[in-house]
Amino acid sequence: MKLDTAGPDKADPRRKIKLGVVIVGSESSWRAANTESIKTAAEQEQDIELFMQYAEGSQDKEIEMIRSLIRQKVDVIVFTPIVETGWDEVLEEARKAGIPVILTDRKVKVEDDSLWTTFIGSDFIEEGRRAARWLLERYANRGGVTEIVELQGTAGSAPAIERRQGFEEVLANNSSFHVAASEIGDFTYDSGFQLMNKVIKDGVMPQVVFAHNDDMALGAIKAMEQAGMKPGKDIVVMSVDATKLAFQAMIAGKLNLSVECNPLLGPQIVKAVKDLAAAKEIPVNIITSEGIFSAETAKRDIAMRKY
Ligand code: GYE
Repeated sequence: MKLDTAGPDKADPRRKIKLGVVIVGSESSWRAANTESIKTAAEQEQDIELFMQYAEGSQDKEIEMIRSLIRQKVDVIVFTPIVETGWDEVLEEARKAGIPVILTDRKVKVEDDSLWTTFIGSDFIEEGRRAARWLLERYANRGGVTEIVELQGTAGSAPAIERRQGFEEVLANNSSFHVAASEIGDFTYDSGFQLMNKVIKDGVMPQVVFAHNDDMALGAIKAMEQAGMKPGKDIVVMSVDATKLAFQAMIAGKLNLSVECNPLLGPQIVKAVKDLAAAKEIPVNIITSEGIFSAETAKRDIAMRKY
């Protein structure tokens, strides 16, 4: 989609691009790094005027904020949908107002995919697969059945749905791995702590815990330690994001693996916004390339971590 550049105001070359950004919440250290990256990248640009809004983890607030950005007649809207569904109406309103929408970090499921212009973020299915492949490589021959506890992120969110999908897809045909419990949290440290306490109370004794992000894994580690377990040693702990906090936990021997999910999307977002404003075609998907980090190399790799 191209920006509507008609009208005397919009034709003025000195006119700044009005950029509306809706930040989904502040649930994790990943989110803090992501918010900072977007803010810094946009504020550095002379020709961008930034309208940043904070939805505090509420879809209703996100919708309200998108509507307010439409009323303020911004040129481009960038937002992270907390969950996948429920966006058709408000995206239709943005389209009617001629405002292109860039999705970042999380995806939507809508009837009509032309309601959004581009998606900038990670391949969550692949992240789930990477965690499972690492597990398969190391534990396929340990004998017996490996019991796994999965701690999921926010219900209905793209990263929770897709990380689970990728993880289960790789383990599907291997009867020596069994998901004993899959609990739903919200990507916060507290939910990781509470869910793991519940699992322990329920009497489930896993060999592996797969948390959908680092914060949940760190909360789960705390719960395991309080119950006298040795996470990272008696129990393999894996998560996603690869934040500095995860590296510290890997160096301390409490976390075994973190699959990278890069939050530093600000520069790519700003580039896409400027390209749109210059009426250039932009790709439908801009996917960040990522790796995995394990406890064995954490000490060496922490020096390179920026978040
Ligand atoms: O992994 C988690 C955050 O949507 C990719 O949300 C993001 C996820 C990230 O709260 O830490």
